[in-house]
Formats: sequence, structure tokens, C-alpha cells
Amino acid sequence: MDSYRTRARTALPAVGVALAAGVAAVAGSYAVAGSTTGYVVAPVESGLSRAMPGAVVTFAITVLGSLGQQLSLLTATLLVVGVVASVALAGVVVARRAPPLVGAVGAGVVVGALALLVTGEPLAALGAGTPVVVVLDAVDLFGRRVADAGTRVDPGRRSALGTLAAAFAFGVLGIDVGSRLGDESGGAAAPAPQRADTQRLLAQASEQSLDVEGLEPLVSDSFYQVDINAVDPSVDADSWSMAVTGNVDREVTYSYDDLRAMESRPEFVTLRCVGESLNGKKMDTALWETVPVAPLLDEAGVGDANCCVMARAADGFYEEFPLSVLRTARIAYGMNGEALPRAHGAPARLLVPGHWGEINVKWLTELEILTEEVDGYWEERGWHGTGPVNTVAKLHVLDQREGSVVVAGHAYAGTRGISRVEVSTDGGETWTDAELSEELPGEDVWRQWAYEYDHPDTEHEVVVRAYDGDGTRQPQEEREAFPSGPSGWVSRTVS
Ligand SMILES: Nc1nc2c(c(=O)[nH]1)N[C@H]1C(S)=C(S)[C@@H](COP(=O)(O)O)O[C@H]1N2
Ligand SMILES: [Mo]
Repeated sequence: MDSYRTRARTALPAVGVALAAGVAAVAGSYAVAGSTTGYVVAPVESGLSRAMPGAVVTFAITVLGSLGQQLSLLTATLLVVGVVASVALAGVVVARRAPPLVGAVGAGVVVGALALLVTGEPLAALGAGTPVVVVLDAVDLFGRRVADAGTRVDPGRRSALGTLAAAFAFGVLGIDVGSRLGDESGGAAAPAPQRADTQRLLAQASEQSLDVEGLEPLVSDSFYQVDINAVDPSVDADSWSMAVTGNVDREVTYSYDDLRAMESRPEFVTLRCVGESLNGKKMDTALWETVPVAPLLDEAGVGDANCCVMARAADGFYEEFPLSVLRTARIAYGMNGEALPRAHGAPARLLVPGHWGEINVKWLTELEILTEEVDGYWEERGWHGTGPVNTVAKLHVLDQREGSVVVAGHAYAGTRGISRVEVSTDGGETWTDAELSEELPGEDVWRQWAYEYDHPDTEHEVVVRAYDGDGTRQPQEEREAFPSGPSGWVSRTVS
């Protein structure tokens, strides 16, 4: 009996068994939770990015983008595999002295308890713990069966196969089942009303979009996403609530049904991230189904002693900004005629006209009214991203055809609006007006611009600059995104 167990361990070292258990636990947890915060890696990743120095988080978001989140997810995955493997290794050691099942079950229970601790979900404990028991016991089960049957097959080889087969099966099952769970919409939310004016406005936006090949329409085809966590929360509309708290006459809590019962309207609103590069793509427009925030503040009774609000979210995100700005804000629960997608804050998010994206808090849970200023999530990391957006004209289309060049992009100045876009094809010596898309209704919407010119047959520099609704030209001086948003004129060299 002892001899086969010793041989089994030589064939597949205990560390190998333990690592296999680690992989299986991660996979099992993914199988039950999918890409939700019940997946053990998710809260670990979230904790890691929370603990990371601001400069690292900033670099990850501004330079690496989604690659940064994948790296962070990978780090968290390795960490979880490592922790489970350590527990499993202890289980293997116990199994050498006690009945093998004791070691396996013991390790499984500890892993399950840890999973429960980080995710707060019993199902996650089961999903992570069970594979550990199966993988660890597979070593002994297979070994023992083979030994009992008295075959001549090397029992060590057989048990190693059993372990790897069990881990592999969990891996495949986990990825397959888990990825099917991926729920893009906001849980059980009823879709946003298919109102006649929603369809009419969407049609209007597509009609008014300039007919330039490769230019994103006025309502974005794909809307950028910026999240502090690699895995977004999935908040059920039925269990969602949003409370107005803090220094108010009475705290008021709203359910999703309360929200839906209020008078709403479809509104075009553009969002732009303070952390994007000057000619970046973290700027997009949608038609949102919105309700105004002001009546909710009136209901709670918000006195003059207050300065600001801390908006909080289900993913642990929080941003603070002036109360006067909150009075102009909306809560959105629909996007382009559909229920608000999970990625954009389902079931409800803030929209703050004209301000940088970061205070447009997704998965909104609380508006805490404050008498004193405090820092929000990004301000704690050195950003100044709660104010109004900078004026920008982007150059995303540069199309050279026979003898001529077409340049085009979007221009945005928040609630100031865009009145004019100019293009220079000689590095800024002379300027000409670009064509602008007709203004869409709404107080915070971008416009498209386009310009076609004859190719001068030499290398030249195209520069573009925008004027806001007050006629103010955007500053030429180039500034990095950090800390208060990029600025400057976009230029490209054409050969
Ligand atoms: N709860 C929550 N809200 C959030 C964020 C977040 O990470 N969590 N990111 C903010 C940032 S930095 C931006 S630019 C916008 C982006 O909104 P989008 O992902 O819908 O484009 O959401 C803001 N709201
Ligand atoms: Mo942002």
C-alpha cells in the first residue's frame, strides 16, 4: 500500500498534483460563476488593482488599455492558482499520514472557505473546493484501484494520468460552462421602452452622419469602456437600489421599478475619458434613456450647507464632484433603444453633461451628499478628472485617393458645443473650414467634421483644431492626459 503511494508521487511530484488542483479550482469556480464577481479571480484582481500604486494603475489604463486588464487578470489567476496549490500541497502531505480522502477533503474545504471569503458566494466555494477534492483524490483512487486489480501497469503512471485527466476535465468544463454564463445585458432588466422617438432619433443620427468611409457614425458603433476592475459587476435590476444618503433631510431609496415609473426621455450624450491620448478613441456617443437627478434631490431635501456628492457604485468605485453639477445630471437605464448593457453600468448609471467620463458612475448604488470635499477614486491616484472636458478635434480618417486626400473625425467640447473646425494642410500656416455634421439635439453631443483637398504632391502636415460654441479656439499647447486631460491640436504627416 505504502509503496504504490510513494511511487505515485515520484511519477507526478506532489507539486505537480497541487498545481493541477490549483488550475482545476480556478476552472471550477469559473464554471459556476462565469465572468462575474463570483469567479474567485475577480475579487483578487480587483483587490490587486486597488492596492497598486496610482502610477501603475494610470499606466495600465492609459497606455496598456485592455492589455493592462488582461495582465492584471493573469497575475490574479497565477496568485489564486498558487494559493490553492499551497493548500493542496498541505493536503497531499496530510494524505500521506492520514486516510488519503481526509487530505483531499480537508484541502477542498479550506479552498472552499477561502473562495467564500473573497467572493461572498457559497456557490463559488463549491465551485472552487470540489475540483480540489476530486483532483487530489484521483491520485489515490486511481493508484489504489490499479494496485487492487494487481495489473502490471505502473501505478504511478496511472495515478498521474488520473490527476491530469481530472484537472484537464475541470479546465475544459470550466471554460465552456463559464463562458456561456457571460451575460452582457443587465440581468433580468426589462428592455428600455421601444419608444417612437428613440427610433426616430437614432434614424436622425444615422441620417446626419457624414458619408465618409471609415468614419464612425454620430451614434458610436462600439462604445469605449473604462473600468477599474477586469470583471464587471453583474447587478440584477430586481435587486438593484440607489439611495440618496448623507447630509439630507431624509434618506430615500429607489428601486429599478421606481426609476422606470419616472418620466424619462432619450438623450444624445457624448462621453470622453480624461485618461485618453489626444487623438485616442475613448470618446463616444449614445442615445441614452434618462431621468433627471434633480427631483430625487428635492425628495431627499438637500440643504445649502452641502457642497458636493460622493457617487458610489457596485464595483467599489466612487467619485466626488460639486452638488451644483449633480443637479444637472441624469440617471440612464437605456442605451440606443436597449436596456443599459452590463459593460456600461446596468441597470443604471450617472450621466453628467459636459464632464469627463469618470464621474459618469456606472452600476450606481448611492449618492452621498457631503458638506466637505473629499477625493474620489481617481483623485486619490493623482487625477483631476471631475471637471468639464477639454475641447478636441480628432483626426481618425486619412484617406488618400487619386490626387486628393480626405481627412475626417469628431470634435467635442462638452456642453459648450462645437461651432467650427478648421484644417490646415501646410503645418498650420493657413486654415480652411471643414464641413461639419448638422448638430444633433442635446446639450452634450459631439459633431463630425470632414475635409477633402488636392494632394500637393509633396509631404505635408495636416493639422486640425476646433472652436467651441462660444467661439473659443482650443489651445494649441500640447499636454499629456495626466492629470487633467489631454490638450493640443491633432496633426498627421501625409506623404
Ligand atoms: N462604477 C464605475 N463607474 C465608472 C467607471 C468604473 O470603473 N466604475 N469608470 C469611469 C470612467 S474612468 C469612464 S471614462 C466612464 C466610461 O464609461 P463607459 O465604460 O460606459 O464608456 O465610466 C466611469 N464610470
Ligand atoms: Mo475615464
